[in-house]
Amino acid sequence: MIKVYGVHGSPFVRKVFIALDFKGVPYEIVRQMPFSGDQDYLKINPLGKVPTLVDGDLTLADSKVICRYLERAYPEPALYPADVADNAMADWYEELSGNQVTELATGIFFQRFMRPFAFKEEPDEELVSRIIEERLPPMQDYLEGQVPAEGFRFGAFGMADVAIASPFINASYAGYEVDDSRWPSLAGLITRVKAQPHVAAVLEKEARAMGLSR
Ligand SMILES: N[C@@H](CCC(=O)N[C@@H](CS)C(=O)NCC(=O)O)C(=O)O
Repeated sequence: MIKVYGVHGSPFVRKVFIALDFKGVPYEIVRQMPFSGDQDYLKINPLGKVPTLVDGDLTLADSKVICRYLERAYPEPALYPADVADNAMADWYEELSGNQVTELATGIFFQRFMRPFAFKEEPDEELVSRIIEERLPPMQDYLEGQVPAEGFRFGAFGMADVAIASPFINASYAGYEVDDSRWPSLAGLITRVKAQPHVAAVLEKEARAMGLSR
């Protein structure tokens, strides 16, 4: 059976759980904390990051690479659009969200959630304000112009939608919600992604694992 190394709550691990559930592929979760410095884990993922997926002889890191593998190995139901240009755009959203947007949105999560609860440190609220007021809005302006007012980015629900929403789900655990009067389409997409049944099921497990009441 496929093994996924990681923990609930990571925006990257979440993508892999959703992809596997959506495609109906069974898997086992091997609990692996990020930032653990676990030497045994470094042998299968030299970056020490989560997720890592093991499928038989194949050991793969990076959520984008893993989700692309899953799409090729288990094409139906599809999570990426068939049209070549749309498919490339889906890659771009995953790239943008997985890097700059995640860095900012999970920066809020890291400061307000991880620091106090996991590291017993005070959040850097000055940094959080800079993210919310200066650094995140240009990304949200861009995404607002990209996502539809109704439905999903490429019609059917897909990984591009999950990738766009995922960092903001983490930010919401730290009390930050996308302002729906300023970014109505983006806020609406995040709400629809959270309500998609496979996503909702993963978020339920995540809430239990993280001790959140939802
Ligand atoms: N590009 C990677 C990023 C993975 C990542 O940064 N995961 C975080 C957890 S949310 C992590 O493991 N961080 C630990 C570290 O940076 O050492 C992916 O898409 O899987």
